[in-house]
Amino acid sequence: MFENLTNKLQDALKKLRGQAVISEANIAESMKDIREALLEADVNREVADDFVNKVAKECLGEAVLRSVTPGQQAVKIVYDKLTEFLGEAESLLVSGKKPTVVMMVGLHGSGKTTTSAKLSVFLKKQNKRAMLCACDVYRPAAIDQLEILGKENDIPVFSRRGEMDVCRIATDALNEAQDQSFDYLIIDTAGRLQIDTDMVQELVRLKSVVNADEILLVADAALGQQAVSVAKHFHEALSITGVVLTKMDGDARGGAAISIKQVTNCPIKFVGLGERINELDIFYPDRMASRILGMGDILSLVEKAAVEMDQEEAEKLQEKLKKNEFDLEDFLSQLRQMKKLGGLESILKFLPGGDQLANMPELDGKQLKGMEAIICSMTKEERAKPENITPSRKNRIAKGSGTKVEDVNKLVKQFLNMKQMMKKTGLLRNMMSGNAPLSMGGLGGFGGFRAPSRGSNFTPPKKKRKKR
Ligand SMILES: Nc1nc2c(ncn2[C@@H]2O[C@H](COP(=O)(O)OP(=O)(O)O)[C@@H](O)[C@H]2O)c(=O)[nH]1
Ligand SMILES: [Mg+2]
Repeated sequence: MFENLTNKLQDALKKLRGQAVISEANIAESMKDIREALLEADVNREVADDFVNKVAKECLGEAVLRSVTPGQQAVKIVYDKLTEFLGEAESLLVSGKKPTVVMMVGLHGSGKTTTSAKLSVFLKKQNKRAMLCACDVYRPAAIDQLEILGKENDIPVFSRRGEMDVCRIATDALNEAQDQSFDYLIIDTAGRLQIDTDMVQELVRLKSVVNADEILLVADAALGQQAVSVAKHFHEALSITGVVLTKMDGDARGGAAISIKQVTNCPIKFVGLGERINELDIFYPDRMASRILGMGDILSLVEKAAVEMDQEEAEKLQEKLKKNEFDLEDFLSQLRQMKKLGGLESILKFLPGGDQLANMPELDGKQLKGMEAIICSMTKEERAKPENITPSRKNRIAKGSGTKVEDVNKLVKQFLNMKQMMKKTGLLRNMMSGNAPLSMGGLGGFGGFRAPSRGSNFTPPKKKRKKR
């Protein structure tokens, strides 16, 4: 994926990270290379300019200039900025009542029908029942295609051959899905070779008739900037809620992925990675950024850069641990560090077998945020002595952080376990020291800490994203 872009960016970053001193001149040169690489990948020109300007500004900032490894810090800034430009990971919306209605829209051949089926199978794996609805009535073959995919994967398909009024079909499908208590109704619609008003008007009517919760634009990533302008048009007419970028396995150059969020302000929610039914992935901006920059190599640099920034803090923590003063306050700053590093997940990727661990449900970024929310809802005293928090205080903490008392209990218990473990293994020292890389042994210690499980319906309160 995006090989050309990755090669070009790696060349640019190689030069940059070797710099012992960062100056306006060498930053300007690197930014020129990066900008060229982005434009060649068909990134929108304004987006590319905005990207390099922001990166350059941060690279010339105080923190980088003072650092002992400015080149590496600069590379980290490129990674962070790219992640930011790609957006935030956002999951499929869930409506308060069943079924959640999802409309798939887009140009002809973009992958709507395939993606509708892929999505229903994706949901099935999460124990959600989805019903498909065939609303591409202009080509009988399109109904066949959806029905075949449904049959192959054991997903019910609602269709009305001969009926040309898509609003009526969708309404009937919705009633049926309600009656049978389906979790999702996924409506496959017709596309055109180009956006035309008739098609869009039909979609606008359909959207209001079924009261669609989620309108996913399916766009072919290989179209680059054209995919971005398609997204823009659809968004203006329909207020789409997300984008699925398909055919990322093909010769897409990366331009669409990098520009879409910036231009439309709509998140990419899924990516299509092949023709087969299970080749649909949730879109994770941080993973995509590390992929674009050429994973392992760059990420390990990013990690080192982050560690270096916080070396002093690590020493302080080690001291506290020795004196048995390590408390939830310190733990909070650990969590935040982890978030800076792109979550525990991205650290795990360095380790042998770590990619498997990274897929463990307990370890995703949302959970880290949830733990952070709990600790933030505690008073200073509670953070210092979590073992003394009374049940009524726990109740308040749960309320304040949008969690359950069980989650608070779990966090406190696990924190105490972890504290003991860290003392025994010196995990903290290993984790934070720039000389000693992360070790599996260390992680074993960390594995002792588990975020609240998904089953507990753990939803941290939404925070406003800070504009940087
Ligand atoms: N390689 C690849 N092909 C895809 C992907 N998604 C869809 N396709 C193919 O693109 C073609 C058009 O897909 P279809 O779902 O019929 O598009 P629609 O006209 O928007 O409904 C089919 O041959 C699909 O197999 C993808 O993620 N990767
Ligand atoms: Mg179709």
